[in-house]
Amino acid sequence: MKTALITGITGQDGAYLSEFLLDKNYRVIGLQQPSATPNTQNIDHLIGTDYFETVVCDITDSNAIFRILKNINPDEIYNLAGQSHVGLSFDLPDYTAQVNAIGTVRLLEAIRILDLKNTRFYQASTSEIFGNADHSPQNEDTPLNPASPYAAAKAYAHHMVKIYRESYGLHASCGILFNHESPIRGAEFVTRKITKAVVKIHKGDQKNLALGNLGAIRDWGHARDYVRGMWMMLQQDIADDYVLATGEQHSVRDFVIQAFKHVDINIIFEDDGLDEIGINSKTGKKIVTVSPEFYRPNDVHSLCGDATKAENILKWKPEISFSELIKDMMDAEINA
Ligand code: NAP
Ligand code: G4F
Repeated sequence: MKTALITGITGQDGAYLSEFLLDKNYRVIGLQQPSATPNTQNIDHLIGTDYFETVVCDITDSNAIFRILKNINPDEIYNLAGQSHVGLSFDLPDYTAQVNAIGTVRLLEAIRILDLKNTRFYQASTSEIFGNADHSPQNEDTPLNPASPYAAAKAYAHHMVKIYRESYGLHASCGILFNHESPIRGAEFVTRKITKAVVKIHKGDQKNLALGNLGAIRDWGHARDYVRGMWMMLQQDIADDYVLATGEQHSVRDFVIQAFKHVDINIIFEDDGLDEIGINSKTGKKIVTVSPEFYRPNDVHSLCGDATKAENILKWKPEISFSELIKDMMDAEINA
């Protein structure tokens, strides 16, 4: 039986990856941030089941990381722990670097110094490292051009994984993942914020939804498809970096329109910039507004991934479409 260690076990990807690996008969050990009131809602259904356990460890604590890696000597490490909110990273650049950049180095150093020769390492890299790229779609050769403290920290980690692979022969791969969402996506990310608000507005529990940059364009896939790709990367004889993406783009505005359609509300957008509003075409009520509060000091306006390398080498392809993703998120929200 193989043992996988997952950092960031309580997050969206940690939960889906755990389910995926348990199905493949792995023993899964998850690192969980210390907290007086642990945030385990995404993994509550796994706690207490066979071959699944959690260990308290903060990714900023080198000693704890060394002790745990020495004890477990895992076959695979998936480093998903992250201060993952891009907007928040502008307020917390130091902490974001400690977790997203140096946290990765702590794990790489532990593997190297403890001489864990059979351990394979996956790094949660991100499309944000491309920033506002000169060309589209972006692939593994696109120059890095980070536009936020989050992206700069992830770019540093991305480079360090390559450096450890080339300098010390570590089996270490980066998954350059474009946005992926699900019913358990954190409520502070735009897709989940929208699906939650749409259901509340439909029920009359909320008047309107205030958003930031409605024109931002993303390549949105489903997290279930993306965790499968993470595992596929670590099954390769040679470690490498891979883009995982759908190659399809939608604006935040489009996501709003599609989500409202699920509750039979047709929304029409008028005006632009901070004055833009979304109106319920039947009632004439203003249900979407724009607030400067949700704008970032700098935003990535458009991202689109080219996953040809993953398709050719890993035989990975996303199986869940954009409309199925929205349906999954909306159905879960309606049933919640
Ligand atoms: P998420 O839901 O925000 O999960 C992040 C996880 O990291 C949570 O379990 C969180 O713990 C943990 N964490 C945060 N700070 C930590 C610390 N100091 N020590 C230990 N654990 C810590 O993010 P996700 O969507 O699952 O994404 C997983 C990883 O992929 C992240 O690194 C993210 O940056 C990256 N990524 C995500 C996407 C995407 O679209 N989802 C795309 C590309 C890359 P708590 O639950 O206790 O906060
Ligand atoms: O949902 P978001 O916060 O995701 P973002 O910034 O693209 O980052 C996510 O994907 C990255 C991969 O590309 C990951 F690395 C990262 O960890 C995270 O998972 O925002 C998406 C877009 C942005 O352009 C943002 O400015 O939506 C825009 N937006 C408009 N109104 C908003 C809002 N974003 C948020 N969070 N909240 C709003 O009200």
